[in-house]
Amino acid sequence: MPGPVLVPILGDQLTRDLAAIRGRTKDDTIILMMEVWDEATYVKHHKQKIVLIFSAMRHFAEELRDAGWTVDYVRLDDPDNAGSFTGEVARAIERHEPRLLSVTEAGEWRVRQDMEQWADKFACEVEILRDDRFLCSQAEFDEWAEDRKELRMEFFYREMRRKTGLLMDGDKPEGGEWNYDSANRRPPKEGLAAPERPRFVPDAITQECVDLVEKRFGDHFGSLERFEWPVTREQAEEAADAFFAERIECFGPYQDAMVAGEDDLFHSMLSTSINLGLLDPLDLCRRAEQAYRDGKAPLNSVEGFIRQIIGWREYVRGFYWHQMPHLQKANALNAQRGLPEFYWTGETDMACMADCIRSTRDNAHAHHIQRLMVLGNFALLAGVNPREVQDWYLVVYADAYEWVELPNVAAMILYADGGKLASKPYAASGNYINKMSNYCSACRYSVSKKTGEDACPFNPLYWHFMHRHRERLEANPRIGRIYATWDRMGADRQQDYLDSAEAFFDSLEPAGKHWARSS
Ligand code: FAD
Ligand code: DLZ
Ligand code: SF4
Repeated sequence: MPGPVLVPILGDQLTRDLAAIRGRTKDDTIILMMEVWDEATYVKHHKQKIVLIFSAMRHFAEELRDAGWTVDYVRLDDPDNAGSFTGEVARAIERHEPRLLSVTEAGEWRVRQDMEQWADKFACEVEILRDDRFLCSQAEFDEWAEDRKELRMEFFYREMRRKTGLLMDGDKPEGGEWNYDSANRRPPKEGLAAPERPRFVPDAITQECVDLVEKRFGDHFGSLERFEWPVTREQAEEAADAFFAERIECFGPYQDAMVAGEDDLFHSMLSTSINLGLLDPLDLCRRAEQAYRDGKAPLNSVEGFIRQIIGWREYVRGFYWHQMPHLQKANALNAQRGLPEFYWTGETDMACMADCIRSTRDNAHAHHIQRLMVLGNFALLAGVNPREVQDWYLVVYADAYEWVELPNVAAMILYADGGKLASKPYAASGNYINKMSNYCSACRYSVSKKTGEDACPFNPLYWHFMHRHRERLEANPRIGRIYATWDRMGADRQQDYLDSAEAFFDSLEPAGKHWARSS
């Protein structure tokens, strides 16, 4: 009698539509799910992220069992837990003696490397299937990228629009333009606030995970006081319904706006559910398009939302696999400063940084422009070492997996890839933050002061950055013209900027303990 098919499902593969589940028969398949120490600690994830993944995994196991599947679920507190995916798959093979191990490819390089050893390690046949939750296969991305000196999301995105037919009018983009971002940069008006979004009270399963995480991962970063993430498909659908009903209209115009204490504004807050597999990205894009076609949302909002998903999300994933493993070590700007302690504590007088770090600690989330133009911009200008910045972003966000975090951090915010992904560094002075937020009015620094103790630190840091990277950036047509302004300042003014930046650097405390990795 041949054994069953063993199907390991990883924590971010929580859909019955997964390649390794589709087409399998229930009486011949054992689904294996594993809570393992190695995954929970390869970096010391935010407590909410571990609760989210364990709770979503446990709920998904119930969903599968209710649908008639056999699930072998290994809990973290199982005394025989082997602690790693490979160790647990080995134990499951002993238990079930499968004829075939069928798995969907892992999202992260680290895990995929292990998976590729399984065929040699285990006696049964092993198949690794493509994760077709992504629209663009790696072969397709590599072919698109081949022979291009620079990879630009905008051109990739147009291909994805053509491929999916989303917002197409025949072979032309809907409305005549591919991109409506120029309508999506509205600064926040006084009192800007979004409608309340659904918040999900922990049920007994989630509460058990909260207790487990407090007990076993108590020294990890982040607060568990308010855990409100969707952990089931139904909850994720409810969150999506609320976004399409109440927030998509303003999503576009206020996409780049930041308001102190308004942590998510009109953003969808769907990334955790999409990345876990609770929501299908293409389905969300179709719903967004329908909202436009029904006259319920403007084209600039809908196009902006769709671009984030079939553009940026697919693009960074293709870029990750195209550039790994060297992307992990890239440091084109030779940034060597340690990550300042305040990234972990939030204790800084910079009101913008403090608010973004507070939201990160309390919600395991900060929205895109906070991650890019406040937290990321500071790390870029201050020249923080990419490995430490990468670890921080991987630890602190509930939606963080290396395939999406690393390209955004190394290539988008730090320019560590030397410009393969972005045409210029996203460097900005305090002016940008002042224009797009209400942070500066409550800050102890003055955004209008350019140098000296009370000056907004982003101002001298900006010029210090431009000055120290002149050789590389001056020839860049998108940023090089700024050096004419620098040269017009004259030597004394330039020295003031550089001295102010240096004085600020001297005041920075590097992180005292290693928050990101176990020592
Ligand atoms: P919305 O603003 O509502 O956007 C809709 C969806 O578009 C998101 O849910 C997400 O799936 C997708 N999206 C938007 N921007 C990006 C992007 N740049 N890359 C990939 N997908 C995108 N996103 C993650 O999912 N995981 C990460 O680890 C992550 N790290 C980031 C690090 C940095 C430095 C930056 C600048 C961005 C990062 N992002 C990451 C992208 C983005 O900030 C988050 O996807 C977004 O904030 C999630 O909130 P939301 O669902 O409300 O997004
Ligand atoms: C992030 C994470 C954590 C914290 N724990 C687990 C786990 O115990 N079991 C599991 O299957 N997945 C976990 N994950 C998600 C994995 O890290 C993720 O599926 C892989 O990194 C993708 O390559
Ligand atoms: Fe941030 Fe500078 Fe504004 Fe303070 S003044 S909130 S540091 S941009």
